[in-house]
Amino acid sequence: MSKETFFQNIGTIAYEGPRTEKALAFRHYNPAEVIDGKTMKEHMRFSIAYWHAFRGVGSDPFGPGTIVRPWEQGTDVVSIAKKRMDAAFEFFTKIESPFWCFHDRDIAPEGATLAESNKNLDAIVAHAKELQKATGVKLLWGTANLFSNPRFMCGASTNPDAHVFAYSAAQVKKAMDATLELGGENYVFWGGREGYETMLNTNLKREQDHLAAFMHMAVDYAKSIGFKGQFLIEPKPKEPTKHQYDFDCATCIGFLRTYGLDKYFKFNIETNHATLAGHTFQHEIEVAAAAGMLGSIDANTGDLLVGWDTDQFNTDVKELTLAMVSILRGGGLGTGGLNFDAKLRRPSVDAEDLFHAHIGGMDSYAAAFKIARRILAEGKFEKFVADRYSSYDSGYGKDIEQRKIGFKELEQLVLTNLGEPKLRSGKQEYLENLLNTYLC
Ligand code: XLS
Ligand code: NI
Ligand code: NI
Repeated sequence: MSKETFFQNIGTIAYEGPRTEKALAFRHYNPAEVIDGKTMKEHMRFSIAYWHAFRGVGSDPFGPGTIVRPWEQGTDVVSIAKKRMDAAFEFFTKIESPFWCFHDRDIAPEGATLAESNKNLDAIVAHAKELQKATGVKLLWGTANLFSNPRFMCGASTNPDAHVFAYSAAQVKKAMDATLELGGENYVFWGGREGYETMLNTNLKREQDHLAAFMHMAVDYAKSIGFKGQFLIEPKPKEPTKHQYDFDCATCIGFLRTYGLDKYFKFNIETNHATLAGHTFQHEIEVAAAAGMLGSIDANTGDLLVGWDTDQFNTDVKELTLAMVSILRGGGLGTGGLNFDAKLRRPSVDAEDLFHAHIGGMDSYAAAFKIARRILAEGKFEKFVADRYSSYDSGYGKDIEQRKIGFKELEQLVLTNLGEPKLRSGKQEYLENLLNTYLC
């Protein structure tokens, strides 16, 4: 790593325990703590999103960026990109994050031609490889930005112009090469502008067919280069387009199964996307887990009073506890992790704010992880739920689950024997109070 340091006044963040008065310290995330034979660092698999942490400048539709970083100086864009990456790896190390994630165009500047863009990417990937080696920080996933450049204004693989499809394929091929080169454990597809604004100019069926063709090409290409990482699809219901094809996990499951792609994909679930789709974060995790497709998490949150992807850091321990219960119950994230796809608010202009933001996110997830483990170990909710469904454990209930009986037999049973079902309380209020006993 370069000798120059960019966060001079901030050292490696240390775990100081829940009662510490120190702001730049972990209260719950103790990276070295061993739980069930694995360190917290290994359990949480935190990751920093390069695009927000190192390309975000605080701009919004009403004004330009507010955040000025000292490493963004010079005239040669590739040298600046390298310096920025040095700063990023210093940050990853000081914040004790084992992973990072990128889009091709966040880390390397886009050139005048694809060949030039590829050359820039090669230079930066080589630099990132050295930094990964020097710091031990690993790549959770890579992806391609198929939405910022004007050429993608009507989508990438769902673009009505095959020329744009071809360009997108070339770009994803290169992003997959970069991900493989950096040992990425997953590769993410977020739909970007894969959707439409008006049916007046759109052939929905053809666009979906093209999206599927693109995904199949990606699967084939991964095989051909020996990329063994997990493919992840990141659902999002709207923004930028009005109708995104990858609306939510359920929609994507339908799409992937329709086109014979389901065995190659899992989900990267983003909290803010779940709520934009009218779901809770926990709902999306459960839908993915039920399909055996729980992959990774984009750890952020929206603002329920604002209808877009505000990408805030999530410090809501209750929401995260429920999510963690579902993640742990669903068998964990495997090669996935908790990636902070979250950005600073526009007035948070200090470099220190980057630390406060990630400390908050990490501590909240770590606290939630510990509470969720206690909830599952004590098994009170599990027992309640098991009892609630126990009529399916034997007799005709079991026959229903095993599809051994049909309408005729069930009608007979009700008429001759069962009669009217008794009302059994769902006990929601009792369970909400029980949940609070773990939280406060
Ligand atoms: C945008 C998405 C994006 C993906 C990666 O809303 O969250 O940042 O995570 O392309
Ligand atoms: Ni995301
Ligand atoms: Ni998002």
